[in-house]
Amino acid sequence: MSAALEELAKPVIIGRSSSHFTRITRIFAAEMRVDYSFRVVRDLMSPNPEDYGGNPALRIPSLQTPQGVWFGSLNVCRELWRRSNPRPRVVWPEELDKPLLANAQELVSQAMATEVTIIMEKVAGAGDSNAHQAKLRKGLLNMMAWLEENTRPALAALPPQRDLSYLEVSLFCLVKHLEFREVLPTASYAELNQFCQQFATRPSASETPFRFDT
Ligand SMILES: N[C@@H](CCC(=O)N[C@@H](CS)C(=O)NCC(=O)O)C(=O)O
Repeated sequence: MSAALEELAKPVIIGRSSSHFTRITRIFAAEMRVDYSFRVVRDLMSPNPEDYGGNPALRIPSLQTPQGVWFGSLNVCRELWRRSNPRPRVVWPEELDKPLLANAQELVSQAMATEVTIIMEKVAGAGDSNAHQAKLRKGLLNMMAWLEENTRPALAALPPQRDLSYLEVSLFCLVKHLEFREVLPTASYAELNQFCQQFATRPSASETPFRFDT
């Protein structure tokens, strides 16, 4: 295949370097050793689905492939895994069959979504002093306290023979993003910080730091 054709066949991650959901997919791409191009969505207030790879929800990330577009981080990660060779042993959310593990995934995903709402309300000029913001912050603090308490036993309950889990990648992106966007001070979460320090030694994590695209 010519270099130009190879470039065209590469999947394209559509997202932002400052987005935690996008970082999940970039960490997966690195772990799966799948080469990709990156298309930055410059304006997250755009009402045009085409700017988000066609996602009608107007959200990032998406993955554009010659076969079609995948919307959302979990779909994108699964497709990157399908493209990997050899395929690493990944633990997916549906395999988390104990309340501790399933709830950990639910709270990580919800905390990420809550963070998005907090940030977007701020961007939209809603400020941070309304009753909904107060409830969002309370929920986020509750979720982080739960995760601080339960992360160690949850990680210990994951199948030991795994190469990666969606839970660990999303937890890492959540904690680092709270710090990056200064949504919450994270220094007091000793267990979560210890997990992040360990996870950060993976090249996939150190190669994908959060930054604002210019
Ligand atoms: N369910 C989606 C959620 C993605 C999401 O909320 N992405 C944020 C950026 S990190 C976004 O697009 N925000 C734009 C908005 O809230 O309008 C996923 O798992 O990828």
